[in-house]
Amino acid sequence: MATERTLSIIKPDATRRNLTGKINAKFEEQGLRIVAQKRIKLTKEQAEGFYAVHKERPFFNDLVAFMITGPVVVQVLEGEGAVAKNREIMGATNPANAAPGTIRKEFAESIEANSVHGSDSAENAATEIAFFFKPEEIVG
Ligand code: RTP
Ligand code: MG
Repeated sequence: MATERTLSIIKPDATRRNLTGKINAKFEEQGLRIVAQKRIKLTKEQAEGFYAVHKERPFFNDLVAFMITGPVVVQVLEGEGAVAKNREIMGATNPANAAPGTIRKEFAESIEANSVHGSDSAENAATEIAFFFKPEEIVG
């Protein structure tokens, strides 16, 4: 499998509970390298733009409102098959369905406040990484 990059977001429910380090440890222990990272407060416009693919979904407005309730940590993770590997480390969207040891099983509060975002394809990863980072901000 090739070395890939994926976009990760540590969501406001997790930054509020000071879980950034515990979540980053899971990425690092399982072979992903954090090659870019910044803590930011999303604007409503940024959150709407980032989640534009979901704008027809019933949860869109609530999701945007949640994502601006506090700081997020946006990060680029690098490693073998990073997109799929990060989805495994995160666990299922709904923490009730997430496997033991995953971030969402251990930390998520609900299907919405589920602690992390991860790109779902290599193509979307490239778009999402470019949404937050300039090439020179990513150091592999
Ligand atoms: P993500 O994009 O955040 O990595 O998560 P995902 O692929 O597992 O979930 P997705 O279907 O893309 O949904 C994006 C985010 O929307 C919130 N959500 N709320 N209330 C609901 O039924 C519902 N469904 C999804 C979650 O925060 C989810 O991560
Ligand atoms: Mg998704």
